[in-house]
Amino acid sequence: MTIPRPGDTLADAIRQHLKFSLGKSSDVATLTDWRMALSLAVRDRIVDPWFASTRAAYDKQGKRVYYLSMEFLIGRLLEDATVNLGLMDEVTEFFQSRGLDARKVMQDEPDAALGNGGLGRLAACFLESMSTVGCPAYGYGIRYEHGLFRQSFDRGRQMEGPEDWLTEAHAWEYERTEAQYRIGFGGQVKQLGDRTVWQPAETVLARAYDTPMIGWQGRWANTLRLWSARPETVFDLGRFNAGDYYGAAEPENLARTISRVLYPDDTTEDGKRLRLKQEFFFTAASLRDILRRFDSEYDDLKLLPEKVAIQLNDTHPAIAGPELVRLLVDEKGMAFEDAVTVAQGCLGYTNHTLLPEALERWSVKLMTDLLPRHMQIIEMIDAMHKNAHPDRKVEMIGGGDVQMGPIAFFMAHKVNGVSALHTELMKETVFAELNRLHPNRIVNETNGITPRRWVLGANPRLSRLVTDAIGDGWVDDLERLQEIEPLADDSSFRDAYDAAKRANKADLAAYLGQRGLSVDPDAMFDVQIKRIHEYKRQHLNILQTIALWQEMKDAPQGNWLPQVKIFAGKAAPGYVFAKEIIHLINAVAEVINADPDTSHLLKVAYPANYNVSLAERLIPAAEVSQQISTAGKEASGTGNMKFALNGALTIGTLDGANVEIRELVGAENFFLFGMTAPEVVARREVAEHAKKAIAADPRLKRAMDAIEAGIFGERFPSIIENLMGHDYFCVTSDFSDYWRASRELEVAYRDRAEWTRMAILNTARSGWFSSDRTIRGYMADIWGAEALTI
Ligand code: F58
Repeated sequence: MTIPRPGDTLADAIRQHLKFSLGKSSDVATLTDWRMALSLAVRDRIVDPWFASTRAAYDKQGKRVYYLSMEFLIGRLLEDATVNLGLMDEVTEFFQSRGLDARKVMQDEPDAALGNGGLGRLAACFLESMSTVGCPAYGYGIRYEHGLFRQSFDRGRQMEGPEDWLTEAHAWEYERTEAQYRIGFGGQVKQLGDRTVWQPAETVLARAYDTPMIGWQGRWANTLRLWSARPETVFDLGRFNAGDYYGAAEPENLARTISRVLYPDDTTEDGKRLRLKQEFFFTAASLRDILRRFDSEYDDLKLLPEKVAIQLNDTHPAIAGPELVRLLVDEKGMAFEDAVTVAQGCLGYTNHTLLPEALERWSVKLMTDLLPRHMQIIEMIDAMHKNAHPDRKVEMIGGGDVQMGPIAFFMAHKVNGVSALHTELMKETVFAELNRLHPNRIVNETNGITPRRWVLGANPRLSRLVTDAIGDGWVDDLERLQEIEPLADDSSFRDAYDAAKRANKADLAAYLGQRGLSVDPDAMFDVQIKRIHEYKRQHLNILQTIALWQEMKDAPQGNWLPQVKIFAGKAAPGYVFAKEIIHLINAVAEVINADPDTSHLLKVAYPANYNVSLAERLIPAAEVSQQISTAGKEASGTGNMKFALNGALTIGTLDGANVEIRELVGAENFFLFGMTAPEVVARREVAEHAKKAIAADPRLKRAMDAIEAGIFGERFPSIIENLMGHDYFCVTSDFSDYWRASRELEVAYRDRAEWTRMAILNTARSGWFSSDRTIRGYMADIWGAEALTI
């Protein structure tokens, strides 16, 4: 076999892989064959920088960063790697000469949906940025066989099917049969002399799969290590021979369940148990791996905080605190208090939500049952904290539950929020008491996004335009986008910027057209894409859409601005109300899109199965970015940053990172509406605030009446009752101001030159939202890690 060497041309390497790795000749190769051959050829070029980075990190003996996350929403990897290695032109040319479109080849790659939303995508952006800035790091997570469910619609309702990215050819991972750990659950804790020993009742094996993550220009490469669960005994031959064929496969099935899907529905007890098992499974395997690496280099465990930074992406891996203490005390013989200090020195915790129902807690019963030794250690940690702060009001174990937020807080030396507002609210609300006891522990690291994927890869037209104007230095120094600011006043640059947006819109229109919805690429494209949640208020957007449609219908000859309202997003399988919102949007779309009076003016699109790849299509084509959460509820948002960078104007509330976006792009280039966070809190205290808001706004009342009257098929009683009742998320109270801002935005849109100027200023001033900046912030404020080069 001829192994392509990086010295060969890329074209040679692709041909060789097609022949020798895939056993195909070019005349019969399918798109998938070409995609795999290309992936393998590109992957070969990652291996040397990957080895060199690993070696440089060893030689330096500095600090390594370990990012523990239940989710890595990495999407497709081929285009990213090709872009970062500067191979895009070569690849385009190669396929062009064969009559193939390189982008089509790349789009054949399955989208790895190993996450729910922003939290998972942030982890993926961070991996790329850590490689770009040369921060020596590992990402640790779970190799879900199916990832998040695949969404489809049946008569407007969300249907969930399995996502099967791994059943398709996947080029990026290396299985590491030697990196395998035994992970236990349940059983008993025994005292053997002065040693405490946990004897689990059940064990599974965690097997590592490594994916290299290459940084910009191949400067550095880190590893994403995902754990897959497998049984200790693959097959029970005894049961098989006795004729029990199903039973024989049971150990395998039980073990594999752990890494089968992302977020099993945890509304049931069994679901909760499985979820806690998943969390412990990958956290424990990762810690064992970290300690093994540390032990191979050093022999004094007190050095751990100097050499190891472990970041907990939300509380999902928060069992890391107790588990690290357990390993240090029970297996390494360290004194308990020293172990707590060492663990705190290593750990950092990122909080992503203030929603009380989203803060993780596990019943004491479940914890004791599944992780008996950890339950003891949690009690010891709690007692230690109470001893140090006898007047404390916070509880780590309360109401029959183990509270993971306070445990993560106490076990970390730094706790961070993800936007300035969120961090302040953390100090005032969920962690007020812990912040009082541990001042200076909370820091802010405003989120960011990688410009390589979200501009260079996803929006080649805009990228070319910018690079032609100021060179390509912006790609890894995003604040240099400021250099295009003067061009906002240059009409030929504005025309070119506009033309790029128009072409992106035409691409999206074609895509929607293939899915059965024809839209006018000259209409205004208005986009809201994110997880479906009441606090994100997709129902506010659809109510306003209904009201607009009603007014258009009253006077179809009026001077209306043609627009396309685009929604995308999934609802958690157990979140019934969110699924009702999806159903309502689809029901409204069906009626509005078929209305001959208005269909030239207004369309509603809801492409199914929102994922990273769909976001990459939608964002470059967006002109309006809907960021309309109830103030105080969206921790940060990162979609908002992607839109602003790609030249969409935001209509939004003073929430999360919207606040910082507005400050940077300028209040005059942002459409603000709605109550502030303190106003929201005050409004909830007003008796019948929703009824009053509805009575005060005839447009809102009329839109709600239409829903109730069954104009959209069903009557959606749960939504109507919620909005007329407590309306916790203040949809009704914010409606009037949202309407006002939406109409002002339409007026602004009609002035093409001025609109484009504002869009350019959004691009020019959003450079601060690069995840390179965020990572440098974590390195300096939390990790104490140093950037390396190869
Ligand atoms: C998101 N959280 C925040 N959670 O909502 C968003 O404001 C922020 O920008 C982003 O994190 C990154 O900091 C988020 O995506 C989830 O997906 C949950 C995971 C656990 C189950 C419920 C959803």
